[in-house]
Amino acid sequence: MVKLARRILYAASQLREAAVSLAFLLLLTGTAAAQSGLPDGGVARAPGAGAVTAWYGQPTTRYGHGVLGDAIEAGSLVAVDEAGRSHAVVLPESQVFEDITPRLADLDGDGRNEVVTIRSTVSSGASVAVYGIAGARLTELASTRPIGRPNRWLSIAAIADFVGDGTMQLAVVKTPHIGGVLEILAMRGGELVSLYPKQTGYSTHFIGSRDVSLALAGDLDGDGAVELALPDATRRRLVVLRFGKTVETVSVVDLPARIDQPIQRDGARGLAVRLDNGETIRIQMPR
Ligand SMILES: [Ca+2]
Ligand SMILES: [Ca+2]
Repeated sequence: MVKLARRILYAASQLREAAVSLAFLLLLTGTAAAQSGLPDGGVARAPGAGAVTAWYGQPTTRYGHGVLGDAIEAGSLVAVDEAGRSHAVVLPESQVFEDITPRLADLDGDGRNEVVTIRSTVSSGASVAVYGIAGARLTELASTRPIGRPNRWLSIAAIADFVGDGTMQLAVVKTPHIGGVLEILAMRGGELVSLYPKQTGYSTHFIGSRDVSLALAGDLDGDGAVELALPDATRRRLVVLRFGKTVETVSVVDLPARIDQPIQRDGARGLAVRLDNGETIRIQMPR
């Protein structure tokens, strides 16, 4: 009887040791996972101050949407500041970064880069979330309201000074797979404010693509103002927009097949548009 009790005690202590080792192992792998990136994720780098390097970590399959080439999304965001200090945000179980590579831009004009992300809530879909390094912490500075339903995504189409006021704004296409809605968002007093009436009928992403935006922003016609070139909802038409007092359509080009890769520049006023029939169409912007 005593022998048996001793054996049970011994077995219990072995079990406890095993549990402690397992917990330690999980802690170690947990720390490593916070640092290790998405299998297809990239590292964003930018000169200047604030966040100068950023990437997504803690790969997870807890959100079963899977429109970006696989069903692995990110559970954390890591950003490194100009002094080389690393900061991380770990999302609650109810959220993921449904994105591939974060973007760095100074959205509030304070000379320090923010990190611009796509963050999805399992129950209500995607939102734009902007983080900044304040003191020794990476914290949320602003975010849009989630779209409102699970499995509804948005594409951050481009970041540029669309309105020409010296700051950077975001071109965002909400629900690009089911009739996308284009908005130009600016950071104003800690909020992301939509600058124009919503523009419907655009698509800057198709399901399965790892290119999170097919759009291109820049001074595409050399007039000094920034344009946005993007596919319409059918992706068989290229539309170029300019953002003055209102949203102006600069040009519309019909295409023989669907745009399936990001639009590229081709010379000073040229665009190269790759289609899903293998063709590349070259378009010259009017002066
Ligand atoms: Ca800033
Ligand atoms: Ca221009």
